[in-house]
Amino acid sequence: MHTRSFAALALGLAALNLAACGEQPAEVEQAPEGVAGLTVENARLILPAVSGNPAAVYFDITYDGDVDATLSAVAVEGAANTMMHQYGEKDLKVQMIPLDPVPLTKGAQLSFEPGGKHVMAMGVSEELTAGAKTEVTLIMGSGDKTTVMADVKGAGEDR
Ligand SMILES: [Cu+2]
Repeated sequence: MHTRSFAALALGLAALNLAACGEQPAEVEQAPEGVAGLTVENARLILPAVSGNPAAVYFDITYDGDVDATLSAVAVEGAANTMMHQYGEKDLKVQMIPLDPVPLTKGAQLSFEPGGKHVMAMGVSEELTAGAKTEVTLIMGSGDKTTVMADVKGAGEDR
C-alpha cells in the first residue's frame, strides 16, 4: 500500500514536471487544428528589463466552441515553467495572485493583458531575444491544446 501510493505520487510529480517544462506527452492525441472554436491572436512575450526575471505573455482569446472548455495552463517554448496570474488583493495590497482555470463558453472574448490576466514565464532561455518568435501553447482542462506563435519583445517596447 505504501509503495503504491509512493508510485502514484511519483507519477503525479512526473506529470507536473512535464507540464512545467511545456513538453507535450506524445501519447496525448490532439486534433492538428487545435482546440475547436478557439482563436488566439496577438500573442507576445515581453522580456524582463532585468535578465533572469520572469517574462510576461499576453494574448487575445475568442472562443466559439459548442462545448464548454477551460483554459487550465499555458506553456511557453523556451521557458522552464509558467504560471497564470491575475492582479488581486492579498495582504491588503494589490498584487499578482495565481489565476484559477479560466472557463470558456461559446462567445467568450478575453484578453491576457498588462495589468490584468497574464502568464509569467520563468527561466526564459537566452535564445529568446527581441524580434524572435516562440511557441505559446494554451492547454485546456480536457488536454486539448492550441499552439500559436508569439512575438518576442524587449522590455521597453509597446506591450
Ligand atoms: Cu505575474
